[in-house]
Amino acid sequence: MELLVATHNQHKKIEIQQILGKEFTVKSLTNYGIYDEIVEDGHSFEDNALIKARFCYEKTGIPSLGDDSGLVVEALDGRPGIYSARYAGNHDFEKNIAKVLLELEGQKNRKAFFTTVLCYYDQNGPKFFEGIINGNILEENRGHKGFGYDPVFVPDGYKITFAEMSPKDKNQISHRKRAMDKFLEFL
Ligand code: ITT
Repeated sequence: MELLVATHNQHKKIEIQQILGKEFTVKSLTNYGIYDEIVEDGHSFEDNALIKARFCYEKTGIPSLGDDSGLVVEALDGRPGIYSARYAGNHDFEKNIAKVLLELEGQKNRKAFFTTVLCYYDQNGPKFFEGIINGNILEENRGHKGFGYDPVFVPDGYKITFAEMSPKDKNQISHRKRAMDKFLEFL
């Protein structure tokens, strides 16, 4: 089955392909030559996942999947949350991490979670699937794999960050995997 994922983020696309395996061919907006900037002006992960999936479905007529995800830090009242991609600099992972670490300086409560909300949009309208993984934020970066906030996030039950894990290991436990499992069950 071919699946159109409403994303310009190649890291997400690759993770989704790895999670789904060979039975699926994952295509992103880039593969379809769609370079429009999708304005994510929603107030929740659900809103933004819907905006992406609906845009893509209306543009192509192909059933589409939107992934809106982010890091939610307890001591920061849930920030960066829906602003995770552009917290300090637009898709500048280093600057975004630096801002979170600065805001957490001296803070003992390092609890956080990653969340993914998937919106699947076809002729029947939208369906939503959510996945969460709890963990803690380190005081400095560790590891070079993954993307985004992976170098500072240690999932509960582990001693290494997402950026120190193999992609295979991350993709077995991640927020994205948990949301994708619910989506697959629905399919
Ligand atoms: P699209 O909107 O084109 O899909 P995006 O990167 O802008 O790509 P989001 O708006 O959903 O996507 O923002 C997600 C941000 O949250 C992402 O840029 C990372 O900073 C962070 N993030 C999401 N999933 C992550 C993961 O698995 N590991 C680390 N950081 C992640």
